[in-house]
Amino acid sequence: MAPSLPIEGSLFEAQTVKSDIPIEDGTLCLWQPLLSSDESETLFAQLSSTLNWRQDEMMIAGKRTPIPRLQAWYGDAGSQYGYSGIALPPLSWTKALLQIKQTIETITQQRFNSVLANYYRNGQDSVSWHQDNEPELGQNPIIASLSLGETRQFQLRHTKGKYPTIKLNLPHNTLLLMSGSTQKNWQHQIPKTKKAVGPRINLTFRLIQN
Ligand SMILES: O=C(O)CCC(=O)C(=O)O
Repeated sequence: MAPSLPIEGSLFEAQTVKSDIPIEDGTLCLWQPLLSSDESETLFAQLSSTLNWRQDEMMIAGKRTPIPRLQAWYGDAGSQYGYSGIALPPLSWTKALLQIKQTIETITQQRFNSVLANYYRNGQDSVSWHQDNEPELGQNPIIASLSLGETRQFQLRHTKGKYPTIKLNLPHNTLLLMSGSTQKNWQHQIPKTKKAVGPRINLTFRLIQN
């Protein structure tokens, strides 16, 4: 059950509104705005300048190709993660990441031990259709996804094509929780856009089960 607001020592806003997003074969929930306006602006600036952003590469048709975004992986020691041949050893939590993790754990009543941070520099940066269903995330992965900066569209498509694609705009300071069987039954992506858009940071908190 979500705690009553506000909670002393937590960052999140007294005005936060929680809404369930209707979806078949999964569970989606949105909190908005998560932080006060000042806190969210400060967090965006801090993360932009202090996280250890890296440009990873993937093998596509036998060629090393840069992925269309920057990323960084932070977590508890041992929370090793990887996908598509990219190994991500965890960096130690920064103070800002630990504080926002605690806020998100309080509001969602879930525990997380790692975060994949994505930095979308402009509309040409993206993440293509995938499920966060690596074995180290367990049976029904719970992913808490905080959006900061420019609004981008988040899309979900059913793996068996049973339902229409869901399109959600994720504005600055929005927390999306994907749980239940969402990762089993739905893929998600952030498509490229031709619109002139500025940078966006997305933090996806996860629980690696070793
Ligand atoms: O940027 C987003 O909102 C989604 C990121 C994502 O799909 C991922 O990190 O697995």
